[in-house]
Amino acid sequence: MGGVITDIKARTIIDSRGNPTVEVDCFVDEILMGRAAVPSGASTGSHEAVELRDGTKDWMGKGVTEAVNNVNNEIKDLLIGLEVSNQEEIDASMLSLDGTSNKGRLGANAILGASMSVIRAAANQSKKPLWSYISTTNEQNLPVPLMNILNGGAHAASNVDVQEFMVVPHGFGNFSDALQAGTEIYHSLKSVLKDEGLLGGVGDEGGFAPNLPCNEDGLRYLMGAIEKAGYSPGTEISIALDVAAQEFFDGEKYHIDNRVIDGKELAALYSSWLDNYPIVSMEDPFGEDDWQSWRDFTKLESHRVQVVGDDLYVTNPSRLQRGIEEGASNAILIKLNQIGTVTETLQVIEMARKANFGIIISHRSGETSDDIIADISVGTNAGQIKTGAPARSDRAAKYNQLLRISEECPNYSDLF
Ligand code: 2PG
Ligand code: MG
Repeated sequence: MGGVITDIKARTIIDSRGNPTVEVDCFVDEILMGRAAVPSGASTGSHEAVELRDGTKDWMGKGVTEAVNNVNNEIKDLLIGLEVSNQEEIDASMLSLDGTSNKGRLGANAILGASMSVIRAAANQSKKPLWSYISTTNEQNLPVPLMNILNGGAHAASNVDVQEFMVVPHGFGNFSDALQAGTEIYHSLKSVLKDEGLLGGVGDEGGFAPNLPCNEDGLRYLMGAIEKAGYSPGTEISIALDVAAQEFFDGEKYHIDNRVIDGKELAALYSSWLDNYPIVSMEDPFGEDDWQSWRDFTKLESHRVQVVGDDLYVTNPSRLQRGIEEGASNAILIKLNQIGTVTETLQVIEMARKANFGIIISHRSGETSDDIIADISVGTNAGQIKTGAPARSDRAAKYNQLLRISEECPNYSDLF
């Protein structure tokens, strides 16, 4: 059932870190049919599409007035009168209106906000839930969540270098049991840290953020929390890491655990972790342009761990193409705002699927209540989602949407 876009309206709202971001409303036949809000990263890859920030004294330089104005003027003029269900055409026309290769003129935050609001409006117009509207596969499974319960790196004020220590509840028959297990482990980690006098605040993604003597201690605390909650490590619950190594790479060496080491030594450290802990996934183990270390590590360890490119690929088809050709990893993290439109995001997912890559749909460290990634993870049958701790409304919004979807779509991914 068709419908024509009659208005597009953007505004500044605040995100989970108290920074401004873009929210967009899409009207079809004069009725508000789709609303979307744009997330924002902290450990951003330098090859990401450009997030337009005003850089004036307002909002400590982080204002998005220009991006909002771009939606309310140029993008609105372009989209009014277009058929809302023509997502690909709409996204392509915004790309040509922008005219740059990195969305730097209008801003990826402006373009993505419009793109997301349009797909939400189109799904509502078609009277289908979003996950079903975007579905490209015959089969849908609820994704295994990679739940970040201990935060370090750029997401915490602690001394921990590894950015995310996640639990992966894969050994369960349905999503809701898996979520419950991960959530119980979150609480059990809290009490383990409290007993040791290590409980301070939480990081940007809701996980605890203690200072630790070394990074491996993060793994030890996760193991302790899994066992204390009564689950069995390896069979029911495994561990995933986002090292976000670019954050401690100086272009030649890696600064970790108060040591300065090269890619080979870092790989050896990871191999020792893989020997001793049930780690199923490692994201950004090396810097975003250290392709050699990526290739070597993937060759050596991909038989026993998922090697995930985030800053490496930035959800960009050309970078993913290179990674596939060179065997730089065997999985990709997908973030809508790294590339900047829904259409391109879905295309990169398909490209990864054809290459037999693992696919993880991801939030950003700066989030809103927008839960589109939950629907995308099911609609594309990605198999995995990464959306932080099971705490704080910005993170819980995605888990709760997955619980709702699971009522209609009961199958749980059998990955890991
Ligand atoms: C990451 C993300 C999300 P940020 O590195 O994977 O966890 O962090 O949004 O800060 O890039
Ligand atoms: Mg990452």
